[in-house]
Amino acid sequence: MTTLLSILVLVFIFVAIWQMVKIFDLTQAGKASDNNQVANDTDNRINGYLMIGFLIFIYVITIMCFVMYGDLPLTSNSASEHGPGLDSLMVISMAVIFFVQTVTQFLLHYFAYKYRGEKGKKALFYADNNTLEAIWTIIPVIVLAGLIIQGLFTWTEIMNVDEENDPLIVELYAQQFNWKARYGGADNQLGKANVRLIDIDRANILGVDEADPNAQDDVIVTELHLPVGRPVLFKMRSQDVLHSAYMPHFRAQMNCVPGMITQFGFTPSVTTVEMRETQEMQEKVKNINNIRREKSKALLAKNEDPLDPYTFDYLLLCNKICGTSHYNMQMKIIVETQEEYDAWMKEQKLFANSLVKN
Ligand SMILES: [Cu+2]
Repeated sequence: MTTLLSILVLVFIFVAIWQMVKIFDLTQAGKASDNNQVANDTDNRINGYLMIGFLIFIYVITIMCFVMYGDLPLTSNSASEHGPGLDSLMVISMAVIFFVQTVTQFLLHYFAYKYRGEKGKKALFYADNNTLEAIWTIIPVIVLAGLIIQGLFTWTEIMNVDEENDPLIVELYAQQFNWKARYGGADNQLGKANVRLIDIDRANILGVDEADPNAQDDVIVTELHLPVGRPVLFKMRSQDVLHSAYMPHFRAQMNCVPGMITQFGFTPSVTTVEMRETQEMQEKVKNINNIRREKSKALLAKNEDPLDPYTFDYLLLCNKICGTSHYNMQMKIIVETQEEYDAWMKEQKLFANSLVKN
């Protein structure tokens, strides 16, 4: 990487010097009898062909990206109820962008080639054409309005969490560089909390108000468990800087802002076990493990420990560059049946019992 960057810097320095020499040359243009700085027909033809060459180049690159990386974007296999709506919005937007880009790039480069300079050729002065103006104004207006309206509907549907559906309330607590989750306990009500109440000596790491009756049965965990099919309403807090709670498989993301509570709700629709069994996921995991196996061979050759095989798990990631260990700020999410969730919850320590007595 460093070598590549050094080479790039050298190339740019070379280009800069070359350009400066050229500018100097141009300032001398009037003095020389044979001025080779004015483009002739051959120069224009070469530039025209280069335009077509560049058009082919971007088309080839696009097709290669489709073939090599087309399966990487998350556009199917979502694990939340609102997921498919968001995915279809994404796919439609990308299809429109792809279509427009393919057509406009063709027009741009082809016209640059077709109307290249030629001796004796004169440009036609063309003031305006109302029909053309109308066409290229009305079509984008209709397409953009359609995208925006679909987007607004999808957004309102996702963001309006119906509290009457009795959503499970979970606090996501972000700090450099880890996540904690807090459940409201049997009453599903979170106790009040404030970073000013953090008391490390008593192991009150989230600053939960010890005097609040609602806080006594709160449960603080480092692995997020969610029952499948039940709406969840996340309340996000941050202890230090801006973080962003990103749960890609559930198509969910919300900033965690110090000093305020933000929220995001969704209903998980696929358990971890079910997701592991989908064909798409099995192929992805197989792919990752093939790469790991190859890397392990290299590691073993150097007498180092091989990599563990990968098994799929949902993740909560931080999606704001929040500091040096940002890349590793994550928490495992397990979506399971209500019974499994209840059994897990029963084993967790209540907040009141987790405090260090002094
Ligand atoms: Cu972060």
